[in-house]
Amino acid sequence: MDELAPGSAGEPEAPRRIGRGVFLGTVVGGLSSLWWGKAVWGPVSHALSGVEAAIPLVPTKGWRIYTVAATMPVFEPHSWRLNIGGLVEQPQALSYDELRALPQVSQVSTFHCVTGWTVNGVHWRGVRFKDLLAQAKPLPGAHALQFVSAEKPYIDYLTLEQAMLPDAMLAWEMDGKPLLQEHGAPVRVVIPDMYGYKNVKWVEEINLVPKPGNGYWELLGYDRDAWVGRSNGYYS
Ligand SMILES: Nc1nc2c(c(=O)[nH]1)N[C@H]1C(S)=C(S)[C@@H](COP(=O)(O)O)O[C@H]1N2
Ligand SMILES: [Mo]
Repeated sequence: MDELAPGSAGEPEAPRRIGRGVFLGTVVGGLSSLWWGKAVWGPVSHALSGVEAAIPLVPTKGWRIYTVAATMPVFEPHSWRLNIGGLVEQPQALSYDELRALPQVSQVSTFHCVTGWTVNGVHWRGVRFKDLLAQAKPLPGAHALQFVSAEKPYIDYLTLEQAMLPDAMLAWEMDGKPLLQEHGAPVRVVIPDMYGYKNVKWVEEINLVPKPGNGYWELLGYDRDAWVGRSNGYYS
């Protein structure tokens, strides 16, 4: 395996089996990135764990904000479209309002990054893929979804079967608020049974394809089927 881990943003982050000291050192290194903004408290409180309660007004549940590009996509509500294409009968270009007019669901689930951090009790609101794809009508040859992020070149895939899991969705709300920019505004993939790297942020395009390809982290050696606790990136 290479020495990158999903979330390291191309930095020479420690390999997966690393000592606690090395791990914390990497986390503290992240403090120098100004654009992390308030999200920087995620890693700090994580690193301090027991001390977390002593820090007032820390808006964190343990998230770390990950990107692969130098800047984060900016959501413009009026011009934004979610394009659904590829092997479909009716390609779609959904506005933000049209998307949110689809049948909505909410759920509470746990989020796992393969590098070892977890966020419990995340409230999500969004649309199940079945309802999202209903108008597009996937053709018989379509067996997978390609998710293209507005953050280039981040991309990943799910099989249709995986996308139809009862707790998978395209989410536009987290913990009762519209998705924040750093968490992928306006929409991201949520698939709690798989590691974070399958949960593509800033989704702007979904293509129906015959079979899954290799996503950003899969090209670097991680499993396509990123089942939590069972895939090759499992952090121990
Ligand atoms: N576009 C994009 N989506 C992404 C990533 C990324 O770097 N870019 N990182 C993935 C990884 S490895 C994880 S663990 C989660 C982290 O979600 P967060 O940044 O909202 O904490 O986003 C996933 N989706
Ligand atoms: Mo991750």
